[in-house]
Parts: sequence; structure tokens; C-alpha cells
Amino acid sequence: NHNHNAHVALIPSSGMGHLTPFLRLAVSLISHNVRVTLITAQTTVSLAESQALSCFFSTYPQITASQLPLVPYDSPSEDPFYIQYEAIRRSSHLLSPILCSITSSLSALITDMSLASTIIPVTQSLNLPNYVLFTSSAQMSTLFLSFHAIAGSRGENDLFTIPGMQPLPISWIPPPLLSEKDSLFRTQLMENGKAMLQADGILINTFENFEQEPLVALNAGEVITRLPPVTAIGPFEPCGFERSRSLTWLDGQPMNSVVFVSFGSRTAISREQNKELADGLLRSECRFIWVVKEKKVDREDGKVLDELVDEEFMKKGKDKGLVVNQWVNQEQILSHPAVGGFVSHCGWNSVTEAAWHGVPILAWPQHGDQKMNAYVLSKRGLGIWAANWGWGGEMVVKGTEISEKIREVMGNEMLRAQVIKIRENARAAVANGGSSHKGVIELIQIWKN
Ligand code: BUP
Repeated sequence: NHNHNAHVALIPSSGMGHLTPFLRLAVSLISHNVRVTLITAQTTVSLAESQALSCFFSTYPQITASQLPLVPYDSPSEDPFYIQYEAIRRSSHLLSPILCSITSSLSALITDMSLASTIIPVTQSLNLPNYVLFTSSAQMSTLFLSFHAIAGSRGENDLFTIPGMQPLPISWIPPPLLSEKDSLFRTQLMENGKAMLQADGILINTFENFEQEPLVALNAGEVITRLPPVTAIGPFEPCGFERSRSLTWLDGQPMNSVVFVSFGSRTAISREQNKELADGLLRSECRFIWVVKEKKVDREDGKVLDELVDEEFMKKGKDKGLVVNQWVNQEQILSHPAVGGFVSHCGWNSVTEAAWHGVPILAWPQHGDQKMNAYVLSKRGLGIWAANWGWGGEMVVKGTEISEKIREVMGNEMLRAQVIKIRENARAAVANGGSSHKGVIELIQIWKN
């Protein structure tokens, strides 16, 4: 029966950076008449995730919600989001009964890359086709997919070579991968990267024109052999399930005059660095919206604003900008014509959103995949990266330096023109006939057969 609809189950892991692309993919799939069941862990780490989920399910009642019970897992010295990946991974066997109850109609399951090694065997035992959604850059996926095979082999002169790719400075590799010490980050990445060879396909939230080099190397088998097909299906369109807020202040600002500063949902910035950042913002004389965060998990971010930034800054900055210490609708801000620059940690969702809205980035990667992402965006001309600022917390970057770079991003007309071109390419990729659009249509055809 070729007329039936495909039905796909999606399983994100934890953190807004992993949940958001799954929600966007779900919305894109239902627009193609695919039935979607979204399976989420019974508890979330952050408040932002649980709020996004409840908003999402009330906006899209046609999407079936299902919950995976969690076997408790803890490892107090680790990042709470990695602990949650591990808890979900260790609960994967509980997925069987859930999948069995819907399996007669299921065409495939799509899991987050951080869960691959324990979920793929479950789908295999049920004879269910499985796909992995890689929520970071294709560039990062080349490291993720090959690291288990090349760990231990260092290049020369502080360089690191991923097979099939240009050698990169070793300082761009996530530090936990280079450390002798065992960490959840390292073991999970090795196991998941290896297991992804068993997937039926790998989907990436990127587009061909933006990340041609890694995509070609991956599909030519140069990064690692026996890799399933890798399909670029992004950038995922914003889907507006989030509450929009009134942006009265922003509405009153001139075009491209405001710099937006945010380091994502799970990066804590030190008090000392925030002081310099405040200084940098004032010195730049640009208007700004700054999201201040001192804790990794939002539930712990209880501090009131004047404890986070000093009184003098609040006074001086009052007419210049907004400082917020809670969740903002980043999409809405980036799409606003007054916003002309983005100081970003380079979480991949933030990068793709900046591309989508044509906002130049000042890259300030903090940890994990973010230097890889910063490399991609600066190479493509979506922004600039002061690579000598190091990882977050490695040093305290001075306000004078920060202000100089902010002015460079805000005042560079050539950069702005390039970024507009990237926006056009991003939108063309997912429009009818675009490369990512074709990728999705082909997948749906496979699922229907
Ligand atoms: Br904070 C914040 N509002 O206030 P990334 C984030 N976001 O809409 P991360 C808001 O969360 P990982 C806020 O637009 C993006 O879609 C933002 O994902 C949104 O970074 C998402 O950019 C954050 O990938 O996750 O949170 O560090 O480490 O998994 O990349």
C-alpha cells in the first residue's frame, strides 16, 4: 500500500540544544503528512525544556506524546546534561514495550546522536529502520564519527587530522577528548560514534552549500568507511511554538544597531568574565540585549539581576540596552530588523538561526563542539572568530578587546553582505527543490515503501 502515511518516532536527548532541532524536525515532517510520535524522557533537566514541551504539544495536538521512564543514574562530578544522556541511554531497554505498542504502523525511528549506541540495538531487535539526527555541524560529525578509530593518534606540530579533512589545531578538539581521564563526554562520544555505523542513515541540521567539504568527505567514505548515507536536511525552520513576547524596546531601535549577546542554554559564565563583558559592551557604544547566565541549569539561576551585574553598569547601560537573566525568544530577537550582530557561543542551533535570519556572529566558543562550529561559520563568512580567546574560562578576555571585536562585527558592511547571501542560500536549501528539501522528500519515500 503506497498511499499510507509514513509514521516516525523521534527521541531527543536532553538540553534545549538537542530538543529544539527535534521539535523543528517534527513540525517539518507533519507538514509533509508524516505521522509523528515524540518520545521524551519522563523528566527534563531544565525548566526551559519542560516549558517548551508543554507549549509544543498544545500547539501541535496531532503529534503523539510518549514518555520514556528513566532508570535513575547519577555521577555528581559530571555535567547534569551528560548525566541525563547517560540515564536515557541506560533506560533504552524500556523503549521496547513503547515501540512494540506502535510498531505495526511505525516506519522508522530517529534518535539523537548522544543516544545512538544503546537505542540502535533496540530498533534492530524490533526490525525497525533507525536514523540518527546529528544536532551539531557536519564538521563536528566528522570528528564524532571517526574519533573512536583515531583516538590516540596525534598529528604533528599540534595539529589533529580527521581522515579526509584538513588538519586542524589540536586546541579546537573538545578538551575531554584529549584528556587521559575518563569522562561521560568521551566514552559516550566514542560509543555513539561507532554505533552510528549501524544506522540506516544520518541526518544533519545543515545544508550543502554551507558545509560542502565535510558532507562530501563523509559520503565519499573518506572520514570512515561503511558509513550509512549522510543527508543534510537543514537549516530547520523556526516553527513558532514558543511564546513570543513584546519587544517594545527593540522596536524603537534603528536598523542593525543592536548586538545580541547570549551563550546558550547550558553555559555558565564567570562573574569576572561577565564584568569584562559589561565593560566591553559599554565601550563598544553599541546598543545591546545581553542574556546573563551564571549557572549551567536554569533551575539554579535564581539570582536577581543586580546581583549579577554591578550597579554602575546598570546605570550607565540603562539607555543603551537590556540585560536579562531569563529565557528569551532568541528566534524573535534574531529576526528583528534592529538586531545587527550576535555575540554567540556557537551552539549549532544558534549558528543556524543566525544564518536563517542573516545576523553576523562574533564567535566566542565556550566548550564542546563550539570551536568546530566557530571554524565553519568564520570560514563561510557568517561572522568572525577571535580564536585566541580560547575556551570559556581558560582566560578572562578584557573589555577593551571585546569592544573592539563587537565594533568590527557591527560595522563591517562586507561581512553583512556575505551574511545576507548565506541567508538566501539557507532559505533556498529548504524551499521547494532545494537540496535539503529533496533530502527530506527522499527519506519520506523510503519510509513509505
Ligand atoms: Br539561552 C536561550 N532563548 O534564552 P544552541 C536559548 N534559546 O530561545 P546550547 C532561546 O535555545 P548545545 C534563550 O535559540 C537555540 O535554539 C536558541 O541551542 C534557544 O546552544 C537553543 O544554540 C540553544 O545549540 O545547546 O543551548 O548551548 O550545547 O546542545 O549546543
